[in-house]
Amino acid sequence: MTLPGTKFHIVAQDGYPVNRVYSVDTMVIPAGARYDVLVQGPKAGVSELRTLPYNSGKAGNQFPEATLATVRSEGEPMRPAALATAFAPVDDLAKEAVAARQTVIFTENKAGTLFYINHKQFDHNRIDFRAKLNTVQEWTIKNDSDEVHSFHIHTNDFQVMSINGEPQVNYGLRDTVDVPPRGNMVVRIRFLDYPGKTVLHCHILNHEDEGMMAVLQIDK
Ligand SMILES: [Cu+2]
Repeated sequence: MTLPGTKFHIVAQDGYPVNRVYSVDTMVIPAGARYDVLVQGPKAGVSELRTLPYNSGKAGNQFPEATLATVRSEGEPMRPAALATAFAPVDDLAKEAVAARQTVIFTENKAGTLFYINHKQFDHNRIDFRAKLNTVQEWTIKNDSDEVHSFHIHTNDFQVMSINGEPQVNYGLRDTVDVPPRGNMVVRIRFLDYPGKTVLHCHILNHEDEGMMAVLQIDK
């Protein structure tokens, strides 16, 4: 996404206010992810909110540039409002003891029609992962395919520790983050409040529908 002449000031990710507001010229919004952004009206004139060309990988999809909206800026220039810089601090799970580690592997068949987590298609009668309430786990999400997958988990959100081995700034919790083709991501999750069954899945819906989903059981 881009809005030439203007920055996106990101104030929340997946519904969570960030602990530090950050500003970008362009942003990639993973399938299923949400960003809350503040934008200051551009100089007088017309600009276009656009998606940029995007390629999700050799086995993925190519999307052309497209105009989403035309922004018309007119009238007397206003004094810019002060931007928020921070919201409430967030827990840093880097400091927490890790109770267990799990690996989630995304794969797909050659034709790109069937999708797997840990080499299995979704079965709602099977429990794939387990966690204990009020503990922190560290999960490694591996993408062993040639296209992006969008890791999404229900109920408890996660802190991104690293992507392809690169440590990530902790702006706050997320529930949907892209895992690059042939890449990996490490996240930490604290399982709070709710025991029972929940799911994790790729948030690209045809992948999820064709099997890329798994069951997590959270025990008291
Ligand atoms: Cu996917």
